Amino acid sequence: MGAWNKRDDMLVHSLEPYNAEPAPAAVAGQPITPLDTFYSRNHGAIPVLDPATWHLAVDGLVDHPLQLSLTDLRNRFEQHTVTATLLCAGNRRAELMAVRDIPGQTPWRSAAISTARWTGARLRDVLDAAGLHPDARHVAFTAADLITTLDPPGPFGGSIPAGKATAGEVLLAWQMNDDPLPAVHGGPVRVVVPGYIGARSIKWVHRITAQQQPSGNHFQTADYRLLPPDADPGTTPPGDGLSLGAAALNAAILTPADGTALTAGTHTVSGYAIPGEHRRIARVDVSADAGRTWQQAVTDPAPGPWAWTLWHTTVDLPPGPAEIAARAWDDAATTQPERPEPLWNPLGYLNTAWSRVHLHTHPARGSRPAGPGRG
Ligand SMILES: Nc1nc2c(c(=O)[nH]1)N[C@H]1C(S)=C(S)[C@@H](COP(=O)(O)O)O[C@H]1N2
Ligand SMILES: [Mo]
Repeated sequence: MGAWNKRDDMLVHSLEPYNAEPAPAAVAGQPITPLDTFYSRNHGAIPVLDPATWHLAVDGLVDHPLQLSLTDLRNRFEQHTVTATLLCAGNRRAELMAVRDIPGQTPWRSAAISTARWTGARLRDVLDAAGLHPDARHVAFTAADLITTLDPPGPFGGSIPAGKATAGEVLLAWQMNDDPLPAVHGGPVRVVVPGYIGARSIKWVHRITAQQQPSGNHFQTADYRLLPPDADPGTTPPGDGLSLGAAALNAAILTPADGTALTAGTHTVSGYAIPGEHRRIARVDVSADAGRTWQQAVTDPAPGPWAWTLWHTTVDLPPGPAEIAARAWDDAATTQPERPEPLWNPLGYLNTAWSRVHLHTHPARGSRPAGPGRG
């Protein structure tokens, strides 16, 4: 067992703050990711909060500001469960870093993404109880962690548009896969914003503020933004670039792992696909020859409208080097860009290029070499 009750085979990018993604084979083929396998992304030390003293303030542009304990939240609001995939905006950044370095950022591979059954109260119900003003345009969240890399140090935070906050799928969750929400995932209570980048699913939330403007928190104004390629993140003023919210169409190969040596023959290729917000995965294509020809993968039904689609297929690999590629299409016939180069951005977000793994296959033991027979 590794740190924070995670599997030993997690790829731990850093222990403090704890940033880890599962081994690709550990997430593959499982619609719901077990707690010991779920990726975790943290900007500061993980606060271990006492559920008995935890309180949530709801304030700002509301008629009746609220102060709720965990018991209030559980007793006063109907309980809902949503199966949702959480994905880091930096997922697959390592491939962007191979194009051009991105200093100071975590080199996530393809598994900064996982799916859980989240249970809690609807944010909409809590905002209704507080009497959300119709002129509130954003709902901001403040967390209980302290990010010491900020100057001055402060908490993590962010916001979502009021329309999303009241859409019904957004939860204040206290359970994950039917267990109490673990501290590393934001316990006792976190926000879960299905369809948005993970950074908007604020962990250890203790304040919700309805307001006219997006959150002024660093992670809304200066981080988690798509900057133009020529911007210098060190000097870019807050508010520049595109603020990231809704997730984008993406897919990645999980097995076989990149760099694996295999015996020539038939092999299963598997992975995940994730649609942009309000879209569906229509098809996943796999190529065994670096994108010259394609075959359709089998897609499993998504475990819920806010969750990934798992897919698999078999490919025949002759002896020698092989490059497998995968790309998804959504129900608006949008597909992924072929290469990461045109997607490169200074903070390394939203790499949605075709997923590729490079393999080497050797002839099956005892098989005859191809070509003219000997003897
Ligand atoms: N308070 C707080 N919330 C946070 C973060 C954080 O560092 N502090 N990280 C965010 C980011 S960038 C992601 S991708 C998800 C990761 O959630 P997980 O650790 O449960 O996988 O939490 C988000 N919520
Ligand atoms: Mo993230």
